[in-house]
Amino acid sequence: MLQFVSLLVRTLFPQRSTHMDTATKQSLDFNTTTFPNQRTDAQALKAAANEIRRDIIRSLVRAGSGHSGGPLGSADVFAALYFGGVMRYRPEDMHWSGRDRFVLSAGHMAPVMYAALANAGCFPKEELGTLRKFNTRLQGHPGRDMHLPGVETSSGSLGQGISIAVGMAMADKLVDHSDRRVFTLTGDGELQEGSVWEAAMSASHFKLDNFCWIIDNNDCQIDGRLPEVMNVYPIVDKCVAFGFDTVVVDGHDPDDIMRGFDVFLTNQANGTGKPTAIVAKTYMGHGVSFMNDKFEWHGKPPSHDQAVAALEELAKM
Ligand SMILES: Cc1ncc(C[n+]2csc(CCOP(=O)(O)OP(=O)(O)O)c2C)c(N)n1
Ligand SMILES: [Mg+2]
Repeated sequence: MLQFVSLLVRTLFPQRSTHMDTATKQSLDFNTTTFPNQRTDAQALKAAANEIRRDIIRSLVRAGSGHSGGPLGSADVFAALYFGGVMRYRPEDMHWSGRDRFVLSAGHMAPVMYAALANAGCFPKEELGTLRKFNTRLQGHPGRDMHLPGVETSSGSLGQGISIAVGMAMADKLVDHSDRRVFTLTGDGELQEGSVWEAAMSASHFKLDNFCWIIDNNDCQIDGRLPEVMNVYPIVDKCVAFGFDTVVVDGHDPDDIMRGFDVFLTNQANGTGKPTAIVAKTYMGHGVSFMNDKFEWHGKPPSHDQAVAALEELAKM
């Protein structure tokens, strides 16, 4: 009887599918690879971005809800920021007082920040599998009260993170007279919030050359293209008018992203008194062809089959 059952199982589920299942399971699993934070080449940054993208897919498919498009599209920027020797931090001590701060103003993009922090070694990568689960430290939008290492403030209400970040930069520069830097990332749809521009006005008024504002310019937002929902262009002219040294970069080219960060680091080192804006031209969902440049992927996770397909594609990148 046992032999019959065993034969039946092998007939119904041939070996090929067993191999497939193992390979699929492995690609869906989190690994333990981490990346150092140092000046490096484009290839190393691409490898880090690719791992971030895969972890985004792995965490979102487990969560069954959440934002795919923005996180995937900004992975290259995060790789440069956390693994290119730009931001100073200690993964084993994210409360180190000398650290630079990063504030994710576009709080819905949390999966990419969580993946970057885990790949930096700030917490075990397996924890990425708890995204959006009950009581998790990895809330759908970052919560400071969750005490996840590397989350400097709560965010998610668009337009507020950048204001908090400007406050941090003011405290660092004007009160503590320290050389700490503050980075923030806003979406481009987020620029429709008036408070973004109040924050920008303050950054230049207070001469915060320690403040770096990254704009994820994917031309997409929650339910359409930017100009169709509420036109915020010309973004570059606006940033310049608000007193920012503004640089446009290809948000998927590690060397070009680093060029943008170098403009900022030089501004701070030279004490120009000018904050820096980096307008990163990106594609929503970049790296996964069926998501690429599609605003429909702003706020949904991949299904199991879509996640497998995405991971297969990313493995070849
Ligand atoms: C104050 C506020 N209004 C509305 C929302 C809902 N919301 C979340 S993300 C989003 C779209 C933001 O677009 P963008 O910044 O371009 O992000 P992307 O779609 O590119 O990820 C909106 C309207 C919010 N989180 N906060
Ligand atoms: Mg956008």
